[in-house]
Amino acid sequence: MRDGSPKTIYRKEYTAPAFTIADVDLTFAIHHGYTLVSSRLNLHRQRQDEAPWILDGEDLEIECIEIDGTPLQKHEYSYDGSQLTLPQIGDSCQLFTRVRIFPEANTALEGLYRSRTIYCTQCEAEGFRKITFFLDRPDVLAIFKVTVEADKASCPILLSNGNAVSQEDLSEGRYRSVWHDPWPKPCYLFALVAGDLESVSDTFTTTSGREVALNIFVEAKDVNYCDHAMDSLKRSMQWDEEVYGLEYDLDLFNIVAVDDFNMGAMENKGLNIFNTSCVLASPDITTDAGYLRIESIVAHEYFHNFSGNRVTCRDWFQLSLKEGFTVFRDSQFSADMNSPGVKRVEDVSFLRTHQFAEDAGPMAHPVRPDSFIEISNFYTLTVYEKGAEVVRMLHTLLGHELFIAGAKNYFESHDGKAVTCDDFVSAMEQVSGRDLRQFRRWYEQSGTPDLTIEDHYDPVTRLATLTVRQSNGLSADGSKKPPLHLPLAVGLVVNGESHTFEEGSTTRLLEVTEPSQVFQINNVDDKPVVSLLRGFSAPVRLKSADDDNTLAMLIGSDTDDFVKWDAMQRYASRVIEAQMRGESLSGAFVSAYRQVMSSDIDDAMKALLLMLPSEESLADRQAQQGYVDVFEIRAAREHIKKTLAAEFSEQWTAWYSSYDVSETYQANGRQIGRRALRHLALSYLCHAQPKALEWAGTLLSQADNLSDRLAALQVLVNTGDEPIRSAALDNFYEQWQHEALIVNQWFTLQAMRPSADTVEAVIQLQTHGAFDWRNPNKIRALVGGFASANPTAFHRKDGAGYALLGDVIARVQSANPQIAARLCTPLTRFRRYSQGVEAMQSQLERIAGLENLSRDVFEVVGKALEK
Ligand code: B3K
Ligand code: ZN
Repeated sequence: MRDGSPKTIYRKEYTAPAFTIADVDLTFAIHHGYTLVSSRLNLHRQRQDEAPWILDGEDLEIECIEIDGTPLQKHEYSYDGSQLTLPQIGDSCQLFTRVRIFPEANTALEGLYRSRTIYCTQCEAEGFRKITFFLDRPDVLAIFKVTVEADKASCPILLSNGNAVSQEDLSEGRYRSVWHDPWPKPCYLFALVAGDLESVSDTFTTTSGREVALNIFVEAKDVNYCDHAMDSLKRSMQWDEEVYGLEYDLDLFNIVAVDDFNMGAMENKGLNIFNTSCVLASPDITTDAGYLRIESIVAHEYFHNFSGNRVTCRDWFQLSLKEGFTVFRDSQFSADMNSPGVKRVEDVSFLRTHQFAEDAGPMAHPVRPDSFIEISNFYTLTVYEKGAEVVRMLHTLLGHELFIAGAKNYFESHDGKAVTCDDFVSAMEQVSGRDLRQFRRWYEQSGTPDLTIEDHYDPVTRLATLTVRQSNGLSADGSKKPPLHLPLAVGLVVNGESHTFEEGSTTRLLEVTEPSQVFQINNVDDKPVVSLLRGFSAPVRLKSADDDNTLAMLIGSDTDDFVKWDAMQRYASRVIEAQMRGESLSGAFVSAYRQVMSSDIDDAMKALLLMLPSEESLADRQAQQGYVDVFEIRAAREHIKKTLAAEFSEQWTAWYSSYDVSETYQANGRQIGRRALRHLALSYLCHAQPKALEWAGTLLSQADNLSDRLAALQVLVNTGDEPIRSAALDNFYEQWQHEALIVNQWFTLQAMRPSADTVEAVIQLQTHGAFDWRNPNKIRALVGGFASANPTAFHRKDGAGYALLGDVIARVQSANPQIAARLCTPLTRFRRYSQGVEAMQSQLERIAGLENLSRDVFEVVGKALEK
């Protein structure tokens, strides 16, 4: 273990900083192989206790330390490689330090590092301490002035936060650029970029007439791939003005794309840094889903300018304050830009498959965690996606107008401050006059609530009754977790028609607050089919009597996109589970499926409805009943797929032929929907139509966009025999090897081929010339794709899949702890499987015993083994 015995940090132990740093003056002298960082800080004591003057700083090579202009001798301070303790000084002082750091050798991609030819930074959450001495915590806000000096030929572009103040040439071909950010910010929002970059520029005029210069900086080869991100940025700026009344606050907004990045993007003030995979777009390098993802990530980072930057977090336990709220904001934005129904179904599907599994596994934690060892491990689906659902519930409970008023109240009252999730809820309480004390439990309790609903109809009184029970599992002390306050949106379908409630609408919002509660609905003409949890109004597991008739009725007649889709997923899951028990496919399901096929809903939604539940979501259902058997799931799902392929082969063929989008590629809703349906048809046809492989070959060679090409290539790889598969893969690589982002997709496609020998293929691909152990995108594409999206190969019965993952984690963990810790996830869920438990456990034990184990991996593996 590298860090000694790692310490657990507790939320309840929060104390305000003993002193503040009002302003910072940094100078970076970038040289080949090392960078000198000089820093001048004005420190002021703000608590009159004897707290020592301690600053964070990790693995810094100290060149000099001065206090108020006087150099300190070595014996006057102490530095243990993570904290610098200064001698007792008066109530304030100016501290000057100069340290030497080594960006070229930084493989953790945290702090200042080099990605290909570009120097860049990633400071959230605690990376700034790898750059210079500071109070590296989000509640210390300072004004930053930054000077960057570098060789002009190799680094003609030098950027930092805020506005450019001056630039000048220096001797020996060097160059200097000075930046000033007028907004106080915590150091996790600091950024610096230096490199040979080209830019695409535009402007945005804010509602009050401020002209903002917008630039996207990329390597020269990528300048043609910036238009979509630029459009998305302008739409985000406009939307935040229109919906939240928030107007951008600097004259400049820069985005930089780098290839080596641990996550998607980072919202540094005025200088967002993006993973190339989340910003570059063109029909050749980006899928339909990729276009939508880029739009939402650009928006997400932009929206952080207010939800995160202007109002930030008091401590890292409050992470969801900025992340949950910002995910909610970007999902509202994407819904407004595209189809709200499709967006909602996709978000819910993702949450239920992945966040629910996290909540049921060893890393389960509340939206606002109580403790952590390494905060990087808490950038989780719970903090982000469940956090966004919690904000969405506030929006549902308060209604749009009051919610926006609450958000305005929050931004105004806390501008320039570091606050808590409680402050957010209080801002909502203040404008609405509502008591949200019980609602706050959503931030405190981990786990997914179960909501069991029974309905009853009395034809004499024409009364429909819903009995709602919630159960939230047990606390650590064995007591029942208390009930949550949640919005339950319901509708009734009566004789195939939507029922109109007395208040005039077709959806009624019930507020559930008790462990058991009865709701009555008057004046219902006939026995209704109840449409529950419309819009997925709360992140719960819904348990209701989902008999086939009810589900068929909801699929055919309900007006709510989520409920319709959910009913179809439940029905299909039941059918697949029946297949596992040896029962044959029910005719009623085939009729329901046929009805969807011939209905007039839009193509994108139709494709979602007709897609069978994923193996992962079937596994989640199985885990609720007992143990997961990935082989049984796959066999049953494939069988049903084949049956539906044969049953509807004419319809699939008709769609495949007629949904050929002949006009020029555009990532608009209509084309995306058509392609989704066409690709779905092709994936069914390979089970029923002898010509499907030939069609896939034609599609691959004639397509004008990556979505079509990948859909075709996947069919050839997954269903073609060896010569077909290899030829298709080799040709594809030959054609696209110059595009790193496409090569990532090429790796993933091979990693996801559902076949036992994929294990050997993945091992082999690790030695491919295009694979790069330093590049997180490559590791995620190949190893992440294999371990988290190819269940039957990963769980191969001889344990070779687990060993592969164990080897990769052992190899990566000390170089890049964040990436390694994420890769551990599939192994940490070992307890839910019917087979392979010991083999997975022994890989975890092996990892736990590694030398130099990082805190990140130590925490994840330790939690998995202890439960
Ligand atoms: N705030 C960053 C995530 C930082 C992750 C640090 N390990 C991106 C985002 O959520 O917008
Ligand atoms: Zn974020």
